[in-house]
This record gives sequence, C-alpha cells and structure tokens, in this order.
Amino acid sequence: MTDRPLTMTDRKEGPEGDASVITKTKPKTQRPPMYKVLLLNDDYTPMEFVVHILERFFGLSHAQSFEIMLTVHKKGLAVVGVFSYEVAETKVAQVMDFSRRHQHPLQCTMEKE
Ligand code: TYC
Repeated sequence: MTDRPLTMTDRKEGPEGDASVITKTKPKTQRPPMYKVLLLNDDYTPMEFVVHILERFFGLSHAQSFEIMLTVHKKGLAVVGVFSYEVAETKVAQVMDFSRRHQHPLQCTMEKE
C-alpha cells in the first residue's frame, strides 16, 4: 500500500480478499415541472391596459412590458414568464379577473414547459 489517497479507479482489497472498485452513485433528484404563462392577442384590449397588466402582475418595467405587449400584438402571443404551477395559476387568475372586471377580452393561459 502506498501513502497517496485512493482515486476513483483504485482497487483495494476488501475484507474477503476480493478486489472492490470505488464508484460514484448519482443521487436521483426530482425538480417540479415549470409552467409558461402566455398572453394572447385580441383586437379590442387597449395596448396601455396590457402594459399596465404586465407591470402590475409580473413586476416588469414599463419598457419590458411595452416590448412584450408589442410582441403579442405582432405575433399573436408571447411567454410572459415561467413559474411553478401555483404561481402560474395565480398570475393567470389575476390577469383574467382584472381584464374581466374592466370588460376587456384579454386572454391569459398557462402551459407545461
Ligand atoms: N391588439 C391589441 C390592439 O391593437 C393590443 C393587444 C396587445 C391586445 C396584447 C392583447 O395581449 C394583447 N389594441
């Protein structure tokens, strides 16, 4: 036996006299699934209202909100953010409730990432 520490590929004699190999086992970790929150375009909701929603419920700056609103307006939809199931569900409900209370047809949905 030498004085240097054992390395990954070293073989050492087990108590039974057979050679055993030191191996690394990777622990299996589970991450919860994440959900995209999507904003959909329509022809009636005012642009300023959409910008206000993005600032108010998603904590985005005015510039970021304006940019996302324009993407939705031009492309039909955009991802506003990615969240845990519970947070995504809450954001969708807040946007839908606020829009309905202001009588705008704005639609917001969520989708598993
Ligand atoms: N298309 C709308 C308009 O021209 C603006 C709009 C943008 C509506 C984004 C919804 O999610 C939306 N007034």
